[in-house]
Amino acid sequence: MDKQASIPLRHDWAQDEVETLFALPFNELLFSAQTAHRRYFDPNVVQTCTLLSIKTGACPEDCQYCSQSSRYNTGLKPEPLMDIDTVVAQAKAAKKAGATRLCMGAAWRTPKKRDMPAVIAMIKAVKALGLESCVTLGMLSDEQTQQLADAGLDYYNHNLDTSPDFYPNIISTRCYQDRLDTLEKVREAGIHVCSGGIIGLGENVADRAALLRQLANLSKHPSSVPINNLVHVEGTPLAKQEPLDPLAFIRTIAVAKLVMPRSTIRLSAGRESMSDELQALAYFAGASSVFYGETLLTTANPTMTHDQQLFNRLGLQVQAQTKHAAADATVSQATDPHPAYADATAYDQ
Ligand code: SAM
Ligand code: DTB
Ligand code: SF4
Repeated sequence: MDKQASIPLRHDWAQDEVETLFALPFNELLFSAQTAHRRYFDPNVVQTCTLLSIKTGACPEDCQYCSQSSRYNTGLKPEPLMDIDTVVAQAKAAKKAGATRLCMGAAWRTPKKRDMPAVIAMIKAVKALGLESCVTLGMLSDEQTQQLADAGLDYYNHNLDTSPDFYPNIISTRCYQDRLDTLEKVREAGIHVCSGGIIGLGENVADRAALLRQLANLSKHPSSVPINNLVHVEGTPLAKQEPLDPLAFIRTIAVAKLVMPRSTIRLSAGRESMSDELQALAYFAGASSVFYGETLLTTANPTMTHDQQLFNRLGLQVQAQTKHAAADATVSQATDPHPAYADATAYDQ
């Protein structure tokens, strides 16, 4: 297929087209992805989100990769919902360190009604500090979605995780359609969607293509697309999963950028076991965001000092903290194509 045809925004990707992108020679794929990235983004800017686990462990779901599922003995100490003062203190620290967004994660299948007022207070407090707010709370009802929208939530993270076919090998307690339904509710409520997946679960290339096809064929591309590399957590069924070829991970980032060029692709979990050089390749492949801070939700992430050193070595600027308005590609960076690199005209998402 004509490589250029992969650049305009599309929502009608066929499985074989996405598989063809995965099969491109590596240099061809990375050059195409970097070219697509430059249409909408400054290639020398990286956006930083800090994660905060606001409710840890004892999750009733059975996601086979997860340290927080109550089904596996991972040694994690469950903790109740965090109090607002601790959230504010953590948010201030994240802001001081230079993050633009705080992503608050809760190990829930779905929030309970009684939890919503506290979560809403957290969202408002984070926004009041001038940070973008993101939460990931599991499945949402219509009412909960509206409550989050009314609170001014900027982003909701909910991952499709893998392909529809491979999904039942990984999670049995909620189905793929549940996830698609939650994403649709969030989008309809006007909250920016953050949705991606995990690579290295034992899926094959066709599954990776099918995951990206699902994301790209949503009625609107997600604003952010986190691509996680499996963190092998002792005690989970996937603890001994064979590590993925690192170049297969880079290919996934590049194809994500080609099929969703205007979305912010986030180099997400798994950086702790990646070399600096591999991360540099991920940025070249179109990743332009990272989780920043020494823990993800429950597992380790590179230190901020280490990340700063790498950003300096690569000449990457950290995206400036703006006032609290949502400021990723969908809103500020790529409301218009980046002036230095743009050749695009009108586009949707
Ligand atoms: N409980 C909520 C849910 O599942 O929607 C929110 C938190 S959950 C930890 C968010 C995402 O983190 C998962 O969908 C998965 O993609 C990613 N994740 C969790 N554990 C991981 C691991 N061990 N390695 C890589 N990614 C992981
Ligand atoms: C996402 O896609 N990755 C983040 C965030 N969204 C919530 C979570 C990564 C979790 C990695 C394992 C852990 O630290 O527990
Ligand atoms: Fe629970 Fe989310 Fe972990 Fe699945 S990924 S077990 S839903 S915390």
